This record gives sequence, C-alpha cells and structure tokens, in this order.
Amino acid sequence: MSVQLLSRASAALVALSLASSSIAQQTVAAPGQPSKQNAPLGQFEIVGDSVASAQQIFLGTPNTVFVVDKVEANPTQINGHPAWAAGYSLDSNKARPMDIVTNSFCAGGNVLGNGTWLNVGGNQAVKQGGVTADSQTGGGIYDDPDGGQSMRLLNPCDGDNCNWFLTEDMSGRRWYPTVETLEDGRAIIVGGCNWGGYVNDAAQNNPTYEFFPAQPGDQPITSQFFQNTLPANLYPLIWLLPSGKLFVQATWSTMLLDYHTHQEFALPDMTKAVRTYPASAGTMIMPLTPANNWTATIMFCGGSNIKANQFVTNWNIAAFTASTSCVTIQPDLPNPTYVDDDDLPEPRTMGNLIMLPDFRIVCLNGAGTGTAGYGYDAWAIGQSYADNPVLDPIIYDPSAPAGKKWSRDGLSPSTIPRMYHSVATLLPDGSLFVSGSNPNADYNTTVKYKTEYRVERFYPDYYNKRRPEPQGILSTLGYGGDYFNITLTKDDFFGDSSNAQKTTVVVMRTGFSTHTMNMGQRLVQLENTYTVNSDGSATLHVSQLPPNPAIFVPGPAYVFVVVDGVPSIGVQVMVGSGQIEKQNVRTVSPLPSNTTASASGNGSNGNSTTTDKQNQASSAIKDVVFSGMMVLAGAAWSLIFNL
Ligand SMILES: *[C@@H]1O[C@H](CO)[C@@H](O)[C@H](O)[C@H]1NC(C)=O
Ligand SMILES: *[C@@H]1O[C@H](CO)[C@@H](O)[C@H](O)[C@H]1NC(C)=O
Ligand SMILES: *[C@@H]1O[C@H](CO)[C@@H](O)[C@H](O)[C@H]1NC(C)=O
Ligand SMILES: *[C@@H]1O[C@H](CO)[C@@H](O)[C@H](O)[C@H]1NC(C)=O
Ligand SMILES: *[C@@H]1O[C@H](CO)[C@@H](O)[C@H](O)[C@H]1NC(C)=O
Ligand SMILES: *[C@@H]1O[C@H](CO)[C@@H](O)[C@H](O)[C@H]1NC(C)=O
Ligand SMILES: *[C@@H]1O[C@H](CO)[C@@H](O)[C@H](O)[C@H]1NC(C)=O
Ligand SMILES: [Cu+2]
Repeated sequence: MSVQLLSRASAALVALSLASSSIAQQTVAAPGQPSKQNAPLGQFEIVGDSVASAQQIFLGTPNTVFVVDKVEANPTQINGHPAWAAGYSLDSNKARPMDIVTNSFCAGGNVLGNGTWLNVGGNQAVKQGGVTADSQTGGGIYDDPDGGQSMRLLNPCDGDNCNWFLTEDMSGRRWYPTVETLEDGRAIIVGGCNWGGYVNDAAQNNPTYEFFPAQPGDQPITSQFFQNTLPANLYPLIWLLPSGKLFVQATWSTMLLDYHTHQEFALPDMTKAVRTYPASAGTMIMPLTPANNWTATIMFCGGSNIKANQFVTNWNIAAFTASTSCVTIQPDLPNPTYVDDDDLPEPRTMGNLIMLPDFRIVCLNGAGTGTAGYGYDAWAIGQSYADNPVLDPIIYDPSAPAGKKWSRDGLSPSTIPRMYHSVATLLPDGSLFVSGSNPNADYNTTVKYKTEYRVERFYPDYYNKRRPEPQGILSTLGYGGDYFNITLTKDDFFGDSSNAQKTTVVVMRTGFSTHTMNMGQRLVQLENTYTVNSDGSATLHVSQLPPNPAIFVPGPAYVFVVVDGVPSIGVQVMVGSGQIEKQNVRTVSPLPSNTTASASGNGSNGNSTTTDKQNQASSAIKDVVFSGMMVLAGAAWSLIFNL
C-alpha cells in the first residue's frame, strides 16, 4: 500500500515539476575539476607576471583577475605610456596591459548590483618619482590625467574586449576612499583625503560620503565621525550589516551609520591596536550562516598599537613591532563590545585575511614591524615604512577550540616579501591569487623591497582532492522564495553518502583587494536539507539567500558546494535582479525534511528514515505520502477552480 501511495505521490510530484518547468529558473553547468594537477599543497607557486604592479585587484570573471596600479614607470606600455592596469588570464597566466585613463593611485573599488566594477579616486597627475606633473590633464612622461575625483567603470570580460571608461566625477577629491555596495546595488563612497600623504589631516580631509549612481539632487553628506577620527581615517573599515546600518571603524573610534537618515551612533573604541591604514590590520566579516542566524561578526587581526599622535615620520616607524592581537565585535547585537580572539602567532601589519569556501581564513602577506606607507626618510628601508616581511601563511579555523584557532600545520612560506601595496584574493578553484608589493614612489628595482610583479598561487590542503560536481545551481539567486535542488553523485560524496550531512552551499563575493582590505568580501551559507537516495547519490534542497539584501547585496557572486571540507569549483551567479534597484524579497519556502534512504546493502528496497534531529520520530514515508496528498489535494482544487 505504501509503495502504491508512494508511486502515486511521486507521479503527482513529477507532474507538478513538469508543469512548473516552463517557469523553471536557469541553472549553470556543473563545475568540473581544477586544470592544475598535483598542486604543491600549503605552498606558494610563482605562476606569472602582473604587468602593472598589483596594488589593487579583483576577480572580474571566473578566468580574469584585473590589476590596478598607481601611475609609475612600469616597463609595459599601452597607448604610448606605461600601463598602470592589466587583465590577468588565470588560464594562460598572461596579462594584457589596460588603460585606466587617470591616476588610480590608492583608489577604492567594489562591484555594483548590475555587475559593473567601480574604481574611484586617486592622485593627481605625476611625473617621475611620483612628483606632481606639470599638466594635470594628460601629456608629459606618463600621460596621466588627475584621478582625484575620477570614477572608473569596467564591465569585465575575458580577452581584450573590455576596457575601463570614465563616468562623471565624484563631488570632491578622494584619495584612499572606501567603497561598500548597498542593498539596492548602488555604492556608498566614503572618506579619503585630497592630496595623499602618510595619514590624513584637517587641511585636506574629505569627511563626506556620497552614492553612485547618484539620485537627482544628491549632495555629499558631511560626517562628524570623519572629522573626529584624524589622522588614521583613510580607507575606513566599513561593512554593511544585516540590520542595514553600516559599521564604520577608523583610528581608535567605531560607529554605526544609518546612511538613510545620516545618523551616527557611537560604539566602543577599538582595543589593542589601530586597525585602519597605515596600521593596516587584516579585517573581515566572518561567515554569515544559518547556525549564527546570519549575524555579523567582524574580525580584526594585527595592525599597530600606535598612538594617534605617533603617525609622524620623525621616528623609526619601520622598527616598531606590529600587533599580534585579534579582536571581534558583533555590531548588530545589543551593547556590542570588542572581544579578544586568539592572537596571531607573530606580530603582523598588512596581513590580508582571505576567506575560504570551507569557512577557514588564510592570513598571508605583511610585515612584523612598521606600517604601510613609504617615503625618503633616513630610517626607511629603501623607501619602505615596514620591515621584517612575514612570509608564512597561517590559517584560522573558526571550528577549532579557543587557543588553537590559528595553525601553520602543513603550510610553507612564500619566498616573496609582500608588504605595502600587496593584495590577495580567492579564486574559483579554491586557490589564492597573491601579488603586488611596492613600497616605492615609482618603479624601483634597486631597493631592498622592490616593485613586485610576480604572481603567486597559494594552494590550500583540499586543492588536489576530487571536487564535488554539483548539478542544478541556479544562475540567479533571489532573496527568499522557492528553494532549489542541487544533485550530487555518490562520487561527489567520496563514496559515503553520510557526507550529505557535512555538505554546505555557500555564496561568496571575493571583493576588491587593496591595502590589506578586500572591500565587499563576504560569505553567506544558504540553508539546506537533503534527500539521500538508495544508490548513495543525493539531492540537496537549498534555500535562496535570506530575505534581506543587506545580508548579501545584489551583484555577481560565486557559489561553492563544500562536501566534508572539499569545495566544488565556484561558479559565477548573479544575486538579485541584475539591476541597480530595490530588490524583491519573498517569503522563504520551507525545505523538505532531511531524508536518507537505506542503501540496498541493508537489505531494504526503498525504506527511508528521516534524519532530522528535531523530528526523529516521524518517518519519511509518512512525510512523502503527506506531501503527495497535499499535492493531489492541491491539484484537485486547481482542477475544480479551473472548471
Ligand atoms: C551599471 O550601472 C552603472 C551606474 O548606473 C552604469 O554606469 C553601468 O553602465 C551599468 N552597467 C550595466 C552593465 O548596465
Ligand atoms: C534571527 O534574526 C532575525 C533577524 O534579525 C530575527 O528576527 C530572529 O528572531 C532571529 N532568530 C533567532 C532564532 O534568533
Ligand atoms: C629607488 O629608491 C632609492 C631609495 O629611495 C632611490 O635612491 C632611487 O632613486 C630610486 N630609484 C628610482 C628609479 O626611483
Ligand atoms: C526538489 O526535489 C524534491 C524531492 O526531492 C521535489 O519534491 C521538488 O519538486 C524538487 N524541486 C524542484 C524545484 O525541482
Ligand atoms: C546500513 O544502515 C546502518 C544503520 O543505519 C548504517 O550505519 C550503515 O552505514 C548502512 N550501510 C550501508 C551500506 O549503507
Ligand atoms: C523497512 O521498513 C519496514 C516497514 O516499516 C520495516 O519492517 C523493516 O525493518 C525496514 N527495513 C530496514 C532495513 O530498515
Ligand atoms: C538537515 O540537515 C542539514 C544539513 O546537514 C542540517 O543543517 C539541518 O539541521 C538538518 N535539519 C533538521 C531539521 O534537522
Ligand atoms: Cu597606498
């Protein structure tokens, strides 16, 4: 009887899914395996040349990393002047020079909700040695118009057919601005200074924020916080929180900003070290997961315990030991405070924090002493304000017990110092792209810490494992609404379908890497349940993003399915409508129960058990019969309705 009911129920389900297939959403092709074989695990490998020195990078397509530099005498030319931008093909490890038109020195960037990348602000036109050029409109040795108010856009592509173009200017000059994308896919552009230098000062501060694209009548908004947080408020540390407020941290101060009402709410001061540039801690918003109810935790590691009045160059900054401290804060909870987390194993400034799809965090690059910045000071190392490069990567495992979260087990150091103006980003294959370092005013090969072009890949321990090849990932993810199904074979579970319980689906944005920040870097785990079939394959039932665009703003992202710590190759999807607009938010459909069919080896043909922890007593057969009857009832109703 059950069998009969079951088959009638599944026939009805099949009929229903056929009926709804006309409105079925597009899925992406199942990802395959990495092209790289036998990668050196836990190690760096030098793979190519970035053409322009990698001061800023982002993964623009699954196969192309875009590089943005300052104007300098990079040997590769484009349009009759040195190239200060490039597109780096991950397949061929070849870069093509690109023309980014104006001086993008210490610009900010992020991706808009429609997939266009934005790069904003910079420096005046310069000649050799970074000295102000005679013409601010182009010409001269580097032919670099002033970039201080520039907004540069790129619709990324593989190959040669996309180029940077200028759109309207910002309201004012911004050197070292931060860019965060908002719930409607616009960007907020925050802070910076007019003319650059080691730190900010009142005479050149730009204590405002503005939006791109601007709405008619928009004016830049002046922020009290940015008037109060001199001098280390360049590249402020900013994350959009699930509450819709912006968390903002600079020098020793912290606030929440309601960008709609322009209200500022003070939070406790930072503890133990300055985290903003030029102290340059590694920072990130930790994974937002069903287990933590998508609650934001922001982590800060390293930096420099330096007083606000010590950001002057009349003492030996390069010899000053960096901080080992890591702290976290949960700004959306009541009475947030900074809480100590496990210290770094050694002092570190400019150590990037890069999130892996399995929730671990790689810290790499940086220095043990000094800060970001450079100059011709007698105590500088060449021109570098940092010394004692830290070549060792370390990995933070949030699931490890307190005191044991950082580990360097199985990891080997790089051979390349990567200090001021170095970068890193996650790639779709789960490796890291690491490049840059140039603590010099111009292209310089004669100093200890020279202008660096070498590109490295870093391979986490999972890299050579057979990757899951999930089928059915949607090419567009919305906020709430219907769940979707991803199928995995027994091989995808490494032959053990109980790994369905250790499978997660994550949506990641890799961000815009510059100055030890990855603007926009974020990981959100989708809610899922599973149906394990008797042949050891399974269907994952996966919710779309939580019904709140502030948890993960619209725009391109990568989806990874991680089975027992092994990520699939990330596939690019679009989150939201693909337009800069208010996003649709729908009620979340409930997920089917977790169900495991007994394998035939257990002498059963089709016996199933629900494995839900909260629902041990109910049987899958009942569930399926029940939902089948609901479907039949629904079909009957609609039949009656249609008649
Ligand atoms: C995305 O929006 C920006 C700002 O309105 C616009 O300049 C750009 O052309 C748009 N990109 C696409 C692909 O439509
Ligand atoms: C999860 O967060 C949402 C939104 O902040 C809140 O409404 C809900 O009560 C939270 N759920 C739990 C179980 O804490
Ligand atoms: C390289 O840096 C050194 C140290 O500051 C300086 O003396 C030299 O002029 C620089 N070379 C170039 C080409 O800028
Ligand atoms: C997902 O799979 C379940 C059964 O495993 C099925 O009932 C449902 O219709 C499927 N949904 C979609 C959108 O394919
Ligand atoms: C048979 O069932 C038991 C208990 O549920 C389980 O531990 C075991 O892995 C199953 N064997 C196979 C071959 O699936
Ligand atoms: C299959 O289900 C039947 C009926 O509920 C039960 O008697 C039998 O023990 C189950 N077999 C296995 C292998 O779980
Ligand atoms: C179903 O399985 C998922 C993934 O293993 C797990 O997170 C979730 O808690 C389970 N659901 C229930 C209701 O037990
Ligand atoms: Cu810089």
